[in-house]
Amino acid sequence: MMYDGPAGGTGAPGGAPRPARADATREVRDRDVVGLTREVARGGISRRQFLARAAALGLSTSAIGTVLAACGTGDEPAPQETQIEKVVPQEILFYNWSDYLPGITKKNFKKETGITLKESYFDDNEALYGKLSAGATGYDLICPSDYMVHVLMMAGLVTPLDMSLIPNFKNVDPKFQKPAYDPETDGRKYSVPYQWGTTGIGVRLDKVADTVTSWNTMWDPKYKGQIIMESEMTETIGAALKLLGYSLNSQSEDELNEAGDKLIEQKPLVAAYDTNNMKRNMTQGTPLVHAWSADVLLVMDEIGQDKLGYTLPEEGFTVWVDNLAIPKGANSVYGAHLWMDFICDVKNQAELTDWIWYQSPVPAAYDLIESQLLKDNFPTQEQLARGELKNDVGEFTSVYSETWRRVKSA
Ligand code: N2P
Repeated sequence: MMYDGPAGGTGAPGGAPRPARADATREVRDRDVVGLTREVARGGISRRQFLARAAALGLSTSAIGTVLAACGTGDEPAPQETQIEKVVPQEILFYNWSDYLPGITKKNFKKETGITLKESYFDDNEALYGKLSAGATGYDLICPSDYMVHVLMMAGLVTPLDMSLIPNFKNVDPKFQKPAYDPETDGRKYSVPYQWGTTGIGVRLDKVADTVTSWNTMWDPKYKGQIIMESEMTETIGAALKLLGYSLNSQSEDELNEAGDKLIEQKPLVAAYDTNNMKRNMTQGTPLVHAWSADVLLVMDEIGQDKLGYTLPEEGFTVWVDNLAIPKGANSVYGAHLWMDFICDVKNQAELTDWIWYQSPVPAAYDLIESQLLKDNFPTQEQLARGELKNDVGEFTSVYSETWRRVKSA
């Protein structure tokens, strides 16, 4: 079962069409603006500097978006191979989510390339962004989700890829090849997909008598102290937005206010905000856990399907795509490309997916997947129609951060 794109998600892979250059250029009033936009796309200036300078030029928010999109359809040819020194490093460092890479994959990579892949871990996308924007270097690879690829690209914190070094990219489903979050502005591509999945509710069926179909259960006072929500800001605010009937990419201050109030109302029921110990929390018996699909399936496998269920709420939920990208300051850009190519290989993707238990962006990998429980729980097209991908909401992110701060300090 392949991902067919969430209904109505403007950030869906392959989703948002780019405007024709003729339409776009009608909105461009000043050559300087185009130059400025290209500069930010190349990472020459920060997103903040770009917005400040674009505002000074009198450009509206929608025109800024249009110009950014138009730069990718310009007359200049896409940049060809970058000058990457083809020296095989001894080791590379992958800044990754925890439990997101089997040892056997690292071992096979070492066998094939001679490179030792080391890992260090982050808890969520905001933590990853915080680290990189504070100037941390030394990571060769990172694993940002969809919207975060766009945020990092706009902030000039990731390096454009040389796709000639990733021939296995041809194995990636076309739906994931040119996603809206990495639209190849100026012909540059910054990410390759790693795994994708959904965010829902892990329900301990032996402790929750109700049939859980809605986010509402996470707000039911009878489960006081028995609920764990994610600590990833966009996921938890997203759940509240969905419960209220809004997009999880809302850019309405009123809707964000309502979502914040809703989360403050829920707070006395919440035992913890925790993305790090999802599996342990479910295994140890927390009745209701806001969780990612694979974490639920892995615990289901361990304790039995009679004890744990997975609900994708009727109001909607997050569908996410995690990606490989190369941060600025990588020690070995070449080694990182070798890893990306290795991960896009059909057999390696199958091995990865069969261990992690999310979904693969490489269709041919599905023929090799063996785990029956995973196969039995591939999300259906009907379920995915209720899913929504997170978008980079740009400067509006500060409203999300402020809402989250208000919830955490309430
Ligand atoms: C890995 C979880 C990554 C999924 N354990 C969230 N994007």
